[in-house]
Amino acid sequence: MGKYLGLDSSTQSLSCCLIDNDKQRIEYESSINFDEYFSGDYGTTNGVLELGNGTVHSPPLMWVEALDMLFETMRSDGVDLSSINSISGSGQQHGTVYLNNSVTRKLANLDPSETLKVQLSHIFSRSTSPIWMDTSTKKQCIELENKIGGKNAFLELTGNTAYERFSGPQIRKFYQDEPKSYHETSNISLVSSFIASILAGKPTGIDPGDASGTNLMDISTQKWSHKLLEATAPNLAGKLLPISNPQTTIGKISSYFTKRYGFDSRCEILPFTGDNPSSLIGLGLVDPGRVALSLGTSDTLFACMNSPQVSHNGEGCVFASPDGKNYMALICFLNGSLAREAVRDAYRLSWQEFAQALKETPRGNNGGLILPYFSPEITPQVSNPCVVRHALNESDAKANVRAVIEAQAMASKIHSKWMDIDIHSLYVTGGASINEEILRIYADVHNCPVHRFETTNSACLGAALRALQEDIGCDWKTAVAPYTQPSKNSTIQPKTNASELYVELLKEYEILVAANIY
Ligand code: XUL
Repeated sequence: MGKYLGLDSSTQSLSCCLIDNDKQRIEYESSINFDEYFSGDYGTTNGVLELGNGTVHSPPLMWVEALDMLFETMRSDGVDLSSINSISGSGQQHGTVYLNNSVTRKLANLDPSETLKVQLSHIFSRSTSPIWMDTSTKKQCIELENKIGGKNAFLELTGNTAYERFSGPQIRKFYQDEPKSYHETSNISLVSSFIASILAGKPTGIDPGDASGTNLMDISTQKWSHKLLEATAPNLAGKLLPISNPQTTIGKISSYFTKRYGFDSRCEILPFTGDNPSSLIGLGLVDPGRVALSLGTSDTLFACMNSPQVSHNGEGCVFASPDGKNYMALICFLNGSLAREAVRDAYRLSWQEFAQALKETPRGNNGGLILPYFSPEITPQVSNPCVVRHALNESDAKANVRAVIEAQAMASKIHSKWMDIDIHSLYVTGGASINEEILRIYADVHNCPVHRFETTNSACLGAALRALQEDIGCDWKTAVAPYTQPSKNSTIQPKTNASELYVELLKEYEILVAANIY
């Protein structure tokens, strides 16, 4: 029997996907939405705590509690957890978890008659974790780039410019603002390696895919760079485990899970990675060529590459692929579903009415444009929320809905130029990919077909596929092929002549961005 479980600890939820490789199909999917399940227990909205001045954190104990909830849900849904061969997973990228010196002992001695929440509530040296939405570390980014010899030297070493949300600048800020708590920290994990550590019952290393998003890894060796560690904070090397091999198991599942939920004691845990690197596998991007779009809390556009192509203007990132040989180029838009939800809520629309508004409004929106920075934006970098309308009446709900989606689609075209990839089709995933009307706009703006999949959670699927590939030992193409074919009849073709219209609108949009941002 070949069953493999993939988990994804994202900003708003913890999800899973179970694949049955004998039947070559997805057998089960489920999700714990933090706001719904914990209804205010942790004080979060959309899974996060907005603490002011660009500071955005989440409580790691909430992720811990969700793990018990998810396995309880799976069990009560009748999933036979004892049939799972191995587990891998992913987490929202960049977020850091700060652990004190009790963590190793606590993880090794979990009592199956008590919840994880009760037993792990005192392992943190910092009760909240800065996450990828945090934009409060501009000062640290500048300091780090200067210490390494400037922007280009930094880019050369890490593959990325110093980004506010990346883990290194976040760790430096913690050290500068709370030196005592920093010194009481014995281990720093990312969201991905933290969840893997709980499952394996011991602290585990970060994989190269997620380590690429820390501004601490040498992109050419895929090892921690001592120069970067020293520049970031004192004794940092002692607080990080070596970068783990993405294709080598960490060990067997902790007895807490075998005894409490009935997992088989032979079930293996594979290193977890970032949600975007995991999606790369979940969408079948194991060879250069395909370009994917993920419409989630953040929207990301990414592609697989043989070698690390870097973004000199600081618009994009490069991460190692969890396949152990390739790289991924990525651009991240913070105002993804956050902007779609902001407009939906402002005009009190249901998602059905939102889609209807797209259907009823003309392509190009009669020239009506919006800069949809409801929250600070990552691409382009916008430090404060800034919503600008051009030839667009704020009271016209339908036109505002179209303006936001057209803005998002045009931004994905404009800011992907540095990747130097001819986008001749788009493979789409993420919650909003069920909305056909949104995808029509992407097809028209990019003037290419858009393909959809059975699951909208490619990060989870990618995790399950990584577990499968390691267990079976087959090549990546063979592992992913049965699960990553677009759903039948799901392809959306661009409308003839639409691209001409958008060529003009794209120019106007770029002028609007330039006039307001730079
Ligand atoms: C990528 C990024 C986001 C998070 C969302 O760099 O910051 O896509 O990974 O979970």
